[in-house]
Amino acid sequence: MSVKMSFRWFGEGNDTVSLRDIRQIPGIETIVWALHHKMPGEVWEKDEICAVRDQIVPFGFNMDVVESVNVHDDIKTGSGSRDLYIDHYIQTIRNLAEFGVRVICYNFMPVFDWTRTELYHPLEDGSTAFFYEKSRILDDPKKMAAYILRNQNGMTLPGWEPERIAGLDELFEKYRPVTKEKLWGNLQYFLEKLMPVCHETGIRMAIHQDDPPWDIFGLPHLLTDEASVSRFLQMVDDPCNSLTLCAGTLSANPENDVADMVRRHSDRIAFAHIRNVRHYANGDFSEASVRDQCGETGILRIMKALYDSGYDGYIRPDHGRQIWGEQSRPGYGLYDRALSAMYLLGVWDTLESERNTD
Ligand code: DNO
Repeated sequence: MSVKMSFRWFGEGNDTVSLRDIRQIPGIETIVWALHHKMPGEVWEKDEICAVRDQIVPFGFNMDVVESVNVHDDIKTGSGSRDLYIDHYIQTIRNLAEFGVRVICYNFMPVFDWTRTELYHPLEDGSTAFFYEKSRILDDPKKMAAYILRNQNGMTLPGWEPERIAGLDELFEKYRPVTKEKLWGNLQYFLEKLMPVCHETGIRMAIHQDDPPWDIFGLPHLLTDEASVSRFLQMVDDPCNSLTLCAGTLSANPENDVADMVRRHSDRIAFAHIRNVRHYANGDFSEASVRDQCGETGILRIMKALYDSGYDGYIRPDHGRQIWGEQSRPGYGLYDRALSAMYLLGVWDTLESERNTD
């Protein structure tokens, strides 16, 4: 058994990276995909899934991981038509299972999926990367959302659907009564409804941690550190209730020891996102190359922790820098993510060969 290296792809006509390109990165077995045109709450129909299968499978990839089936705001806020949308989610799980999907990555963040203040922050080597400037997050969330929407190189970014973001005032209003404890309760309600169909189909729900791992704009973020991740796993103590362990998200808080979290919870990790973060003394952070020395996430310690735990789940290189002048969806170009995949596989193969020669 070995780690399963995967690569995120946004779909035909929706990505500058092609499946043909991805095929030339050694070691990629799984395409991490989604129906990006679907709004949260809609059922993913079999014919739509089938069309993606017919694109992915001829290249020799499997489609085991979906990222994301987004959760409707009524489910997160525990209001309106949440039971209807949970039924839709269950139907989507059933439909995905028919095509062999094993893992669904999702998040339970209010309003924003992830937040950065800059998408093209210049690094010393002339590349650019995502950047988070803490003081700017105190500003107007609408200003920040408008900046993100303007800078996507003509493509949508996951979690930043213009239709949703257009109704930002209403969304903030909707979340106003949702305290952190209420949000925990709504997450538990959702997962408890899903567990039977997960068992029936063998699909694991794998939650992504909240990015950044602290509250923003007065909105509660639940999964931010070891204590909250443990709470989450105990709250619905079921192997189908699992994690998308996001190394970069967690390590934005320098107090989090991601490798230690991997060792504690390895049996509940279904999918891992690996990227590196560089911290600044004032709390700002920048994304960085995945090479261990380029940031403080502890990439080598994390890979070793996964390896020592016998991890045989899915893993993918997370956001890359923009390098070599590539024009692509920010964070999701081909070049830096391909470098990352090779680095991570290099570490893994070395660990494996050391064991075999012991
Ligand atoms: C950002 C991603 C997230 C992730 C979702 C999962 O690039 O890591 O958008 O896909 O939070 O639902």
